[in-house]
Amino acid sequence: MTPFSDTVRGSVSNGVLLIEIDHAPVNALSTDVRKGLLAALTHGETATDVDAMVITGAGAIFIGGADIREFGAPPAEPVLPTVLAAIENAAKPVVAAINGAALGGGLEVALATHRRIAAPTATVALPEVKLGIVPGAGGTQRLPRLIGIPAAIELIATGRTVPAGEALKLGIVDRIEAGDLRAVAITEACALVGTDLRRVGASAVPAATAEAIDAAASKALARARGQDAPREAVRLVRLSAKRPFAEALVEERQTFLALRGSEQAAALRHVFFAERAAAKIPGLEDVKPRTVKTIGVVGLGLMGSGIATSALDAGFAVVGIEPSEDAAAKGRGRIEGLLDRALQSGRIDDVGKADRLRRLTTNAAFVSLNDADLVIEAVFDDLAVKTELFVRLDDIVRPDAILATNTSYLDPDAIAAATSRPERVLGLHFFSPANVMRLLEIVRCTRTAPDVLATGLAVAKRLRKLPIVCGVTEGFIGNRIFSAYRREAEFLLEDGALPQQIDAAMEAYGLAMGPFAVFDLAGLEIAWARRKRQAATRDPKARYVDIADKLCEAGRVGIKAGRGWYRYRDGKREVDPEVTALIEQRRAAKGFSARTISDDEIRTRLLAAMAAEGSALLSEGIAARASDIDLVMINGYGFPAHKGGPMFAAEQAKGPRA
Ligand code: T1G
Repeated sequence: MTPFSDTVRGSVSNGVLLIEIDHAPVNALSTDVRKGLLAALTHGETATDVDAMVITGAGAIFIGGADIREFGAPPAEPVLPTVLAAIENAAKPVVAAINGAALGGGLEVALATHRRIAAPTATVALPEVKLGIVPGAGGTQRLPRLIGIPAAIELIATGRTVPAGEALKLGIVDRIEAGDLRAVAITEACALVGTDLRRVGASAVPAATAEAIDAAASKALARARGQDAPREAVRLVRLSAKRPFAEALVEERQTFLALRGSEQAAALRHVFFAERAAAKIPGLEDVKPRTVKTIGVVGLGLMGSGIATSALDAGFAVVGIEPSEDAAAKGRGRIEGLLDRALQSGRIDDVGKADRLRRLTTNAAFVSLNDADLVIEAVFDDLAVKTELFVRLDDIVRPDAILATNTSYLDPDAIAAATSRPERVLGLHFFSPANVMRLLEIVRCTRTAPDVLATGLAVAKRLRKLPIVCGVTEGFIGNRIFSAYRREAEFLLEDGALPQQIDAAMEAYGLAMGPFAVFDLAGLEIAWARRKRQAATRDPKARYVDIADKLCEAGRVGIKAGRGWYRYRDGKREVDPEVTALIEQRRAAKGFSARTISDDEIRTRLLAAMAAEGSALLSEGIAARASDIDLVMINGYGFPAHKGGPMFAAEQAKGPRA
């Protein structure tokens, strides 16, 4: 094959130049790839033995998009729009053989070609908004020309990944080829020689009603709270019907470059690479995980049934255990309910549901766990209950089986110590609903063996969870930071702020819900029980706010009681003057005189409290990386990803480094 650069090479067969991008791991459009593509196109256009060209990717991916690692520097020539103009305006046919994921700039490459053929396993997406940017090489102008403005708005403003079948239906790809994709692409390219090539940029945007466009825009932006990129994406796609193609391309490029340098984009890039780093645990590089085919779940309540469903979704056999057959049947009913919901939403079909239920066993016979590879407990969060259970499981399961606790606050070391093989114990802290929430805190106990930890990570990957490894401390990473957040929020009450002001300030910052609304949703009694447990050992000199205790003593434990920090009528949250009066009364009782507190002070203090606790977790070695802490707060506690997480935000607040 002829090299056109270090990462692009080509070969001619039947008069067709097959251009292959080979830039591991994801064929990202680095400067060298762009140079190679342009060189190949230029060669193809002038070579006498070339009548047409095919572009494809080496390996399982077509093109993973622009090289995100290059975003820290100004784009180097040739920029992608230059390469795509060369493709689209080529005199000779250029066909895209989409052998795998075509993402961002990768799909933009395909959209610039004259015909797109995809493998059945291929996927396409313009996920740029997930990086705080918009497509920068024609995606917002070419895609609506192929599929119409409403559909393009949905895909670009959400960044949703589309499987090959749907891409064909939408008209993004022209054909799906399950056989020899390259050979078929070459044949198709030959067939296009001498024909009127379809240049997407030159085609008209299909008509759409203003209602349909507005509906698509408001639906796509409904979940874009405070994010600039989705809004800009909608504006640019709308522009495709108003401005000539070349003019709109310039507007798109300027918007792309402006967003690329934005704080939100920097934050989302931080999150992107943080997710890739999270599963890399020093010392585990060469450790082989144990094989896990069957997962036992003890306790099929809200958490247990979610965990069981997540395991079934990932293809595991599941043995669900409860102390009685009646409870086991109820647990099975909960799991079936979750599967029915997935069926209704179209996430699974009848075959998928039947397959999952076939792999599910539920009963009260603990001995059924004797062949499980991993057993996860999700019983009542009480140390005695969990320890007794682990002692029992220790006798039942195979010596090489792994025991995991889903505790949120208890000490997994204490639970492990009660067993004969503490090295096979770890924490797997799921978040509710466990079949939906991506986050999984993997708690490395003092005696957890390396291959047990490696197995936890491997199982997390199969469950499509985002694993964050942490050490043992009360509340692990997430709940410990959340406790610091709660503490500071309550200090702000004594100092002069009110719950509704604090919540509004944090919702304006980008959180889906402010702290007090979250406390009411989760229920105030859990933290109350913990405060009561800690009362005997609490430092008497430490500042302690007792307002929440007073609320609980009055039965105001949150939404489930119809009142907590707020009162709830017809599902609506309302400020309750009784709570305001209680706060004022507690301030007076403790000699606090309320002062005016700005929203900025609220945000600064709450973010600083989270970052300070994060720094403590790092210095104690509980968390391995600041970015892990950011991922926990983003994926488990609603911290806005476009702010990068509390640790990243704290770094940004320090301003540019010298
Ligand atoms: N640039 C640079 N590195 C990338 C990359 C990219 N686009 N995509 C992945 N990597 C690295 C990643 O950091 C990791 O590195 C390794 O590849 C494997 O990734 C002009 C401007 C393609 C579906 O948003 O969604 O195009 O940790 O662990 O699970 O309009 O990666 O091994 O050192 O994720 O198999 C748009 C991002 C860019 C796609 C593969 N593209 N990538 O998933 O592997 S913006 C994206 C992904 C753009 C244009 C605009 C996934 C994947 P390391 P991985 P995976």
